[in-house]
Amino acid sequence: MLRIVKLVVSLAATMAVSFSTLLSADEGSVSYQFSFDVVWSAENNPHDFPERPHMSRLIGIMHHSKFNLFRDGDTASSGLELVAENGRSNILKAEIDDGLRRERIGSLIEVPGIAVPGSFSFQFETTAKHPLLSFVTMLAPSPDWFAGISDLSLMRDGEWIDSVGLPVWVWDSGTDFGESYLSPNQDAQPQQSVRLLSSRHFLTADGLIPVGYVTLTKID
Ligand SMILES: [Ca+2]
Repeated sequence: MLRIVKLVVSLAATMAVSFSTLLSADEGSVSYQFSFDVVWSAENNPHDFPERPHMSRLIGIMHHSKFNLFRDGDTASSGLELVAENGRSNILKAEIDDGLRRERIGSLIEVPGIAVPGSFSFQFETTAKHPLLSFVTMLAPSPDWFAGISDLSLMRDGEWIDSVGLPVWVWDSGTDFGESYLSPNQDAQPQQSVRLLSSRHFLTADGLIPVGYVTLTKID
């Protein structure tokens, strides 16, 4: 018997994380803390750094391998295109609703507008059926750039991992031709593939620099 659980967790006066999950009563669940330190800033990314930088509503999912939010070298879905270009998540959420119905996705996590730079954390739960974490958030302003992680498995050799930390890179969704933060809209025809963004905004003498760091920690 499956049930949809919807939780709204207040983290601070200005932020509420919405969490919807499809949990089976007979499956053991596990809880994790998700922490995101955003380091995208004029200091770290001086090239052309824009005014009013922000990240759009973060859309995250726990899923299994038959669903994929984005992948290096693939073309972006219509939902990802709209998030990357406008920060609007309604089409992506329709795609996720379909994944929830097919049980390819177990939970949907939504975090409204993210402070840049800044940090936040929240807790969520999942089951062994949906051990992969993916999330995206638009980098704004930008033509079609987003930050995110895809297919991060919280299980290794059949066991939940205690803790994992990794950098969050910026991706070019390949759906618009703009090359700087404030480029005008210019739809990419034909659509290009999703790839790591290695423009001067994020590439320094030290290599590609991330816009943040995410840590996942299992809660006992
Ligand atoms: Ca486009």
